[in-house]
Amino acid sequence: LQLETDLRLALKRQELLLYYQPIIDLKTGQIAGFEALVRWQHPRRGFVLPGEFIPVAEGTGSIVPMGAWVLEEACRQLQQWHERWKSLGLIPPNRERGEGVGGSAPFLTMSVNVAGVQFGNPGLVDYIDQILQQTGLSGSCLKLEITETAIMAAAESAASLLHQLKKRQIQLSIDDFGTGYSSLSRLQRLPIDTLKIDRSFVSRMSSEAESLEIVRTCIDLAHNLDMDVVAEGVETLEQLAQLRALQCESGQGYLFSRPVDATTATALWMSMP
Ligand code: G
Ligand code: G
Ligand code: MN
Ligand code: NA
Repeated sequence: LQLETDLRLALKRQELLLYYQPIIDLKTGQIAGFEALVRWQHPRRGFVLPGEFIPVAEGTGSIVPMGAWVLEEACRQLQQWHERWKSLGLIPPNRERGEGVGGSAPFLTMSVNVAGVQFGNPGLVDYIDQILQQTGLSGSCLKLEITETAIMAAAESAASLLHQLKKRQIQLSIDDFGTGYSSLSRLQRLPIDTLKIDRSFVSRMSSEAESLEIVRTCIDLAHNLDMDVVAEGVETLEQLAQLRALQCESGQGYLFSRPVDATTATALWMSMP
């Protein structure tokens, strides 16, 4: 497959780039963080979306070096934002959330998608340690997103990896929640901070009673397990009002912003009231 060959070269040729989509605190309306989403600027095909090449990269194993690059690039970007806003004195006190280790409060978090294959790689923790050390970021600024399917398919030993990450105060999210099959006893035992409700439920919840009930149930489940919730794919004000009524903490979707390049993301953050 041509795509597969091209993909192996894409990293070397620096054809990959990251887009960023804001995650909004539904109480304050402020940007709580960004999710990094990889894009491929292919010399002939043009802009290739991850839905097309991530499955290929997962199948061939090139997701491991690609994922390593994504993690490093996303952390570098976050460090740059932290530095810039600090130097400009632009961090309002209400942006300070949580307690950062090593002095830097995680006023903005960076969420990074981690594929199941990466998650099964024992070098992941060392690699993350290295990045945190190089950038000086506290682990609490970093949030790793693992899909429900990958986390449930992972070996029981994967739980120890999650605990190692938690020791570094790294936050953990379950992505696309509701589309896989979760063992609730396993969910309860894993050190997960956040459930991200899949956008298929959010997109139907205003028109379909069952979807609204699923969203409500996911939010209640998360809260009962001491997790917070991000609703994905928020596109309308009606959905926003419903999510607020259900006590959903955060939202992400076209209503707030599409994924944008780093320059636009910087401007978005700077212009937030
Ligand atoms: O950006 P977009 O909505 O097209 O992303 C499509 C899918 O690709 C989503 O499921 C998203 O989680 C996944 N994805 C985007 N960037 C990355 C990445 O860096 N690593 C992994 N593993 N998946 C990603
Ligand atoms: O990690 P995940 O697979 O959830 O990635 C999010 C994907 O959803 C990205 O491809 C992003 O472009 C897409 N997305 C983000 N917000 C919206 C939205 O409001 N509506 C739709 N249809 N897609 C969205
Ligand atoms: Mn995601
Ligand atoms: Na998702």
